[in-house]
Amino acid sequence: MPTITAFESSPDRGRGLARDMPVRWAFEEVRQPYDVRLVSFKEMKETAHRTLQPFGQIPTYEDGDLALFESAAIVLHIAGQHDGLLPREADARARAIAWMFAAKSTVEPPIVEREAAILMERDKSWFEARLPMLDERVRVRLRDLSTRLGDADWLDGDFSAGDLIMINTLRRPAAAPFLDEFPNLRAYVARGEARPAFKRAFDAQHEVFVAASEGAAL
Ligand code: GTB
Repeated sequence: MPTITAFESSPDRGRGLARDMPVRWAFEEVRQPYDVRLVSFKEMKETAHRTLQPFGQIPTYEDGDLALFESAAIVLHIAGQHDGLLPREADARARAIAWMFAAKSTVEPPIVEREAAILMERDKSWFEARLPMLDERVRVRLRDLSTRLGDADWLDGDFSAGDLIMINTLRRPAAAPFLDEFPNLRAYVARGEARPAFKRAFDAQHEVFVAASEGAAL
């Protein structure tokens, strides 16, 4: 059974925003059982964990001789091993993988940059002047994504790993204020969150947060 790592106590307070969420979701979509090893912030920075994840982060993936890091690479690996997350037809499969890359390298960077500014630069003199620029960069990407999605349910045919990664990207809090401007993207995210596999993954990570909170309260 594959084993992944996740936060022992997630800073997202169980909202399914940490990067174990897409991996859990992928496992649930393909009905692959998995184990979770919970790690503390301290453990994540130790050599044993860095052997698995050079940057001292979660998630990691271990199965037999294979150890992987990077949530999207793990999702791609899971999708390659099972039916259900990537089309069998070669061209459609390549397009679904391209959407995974689009999420990670085209849509996510401006969202993460906005998130970082809000978290770390609020007290800087330039923050108020810079924020509209950061907003616009997110808006430009979401507008183009919204135009491409149109009134389709998913980005390219059936639900795929491309949608899974894109929806995780759009769930980041720094993207949330813009979803009202793009109702088809809001509905797209809601469709993803309504999938039974998403709900099982969400509940599993939420359970970890609840258990950690109860433990802390004792
Ligand atoms: N590119 C890597 C991947 O996709 O696997 C990024 C992994 C990553 O960022 N991991 C984060 C981590 O381990 C946890 S998820 N951070 C600890 C560290 O770097 O020291 C990032 C995350 C955490 C919390 C929220 N949140 O609260 O909203 C969102 C995202």
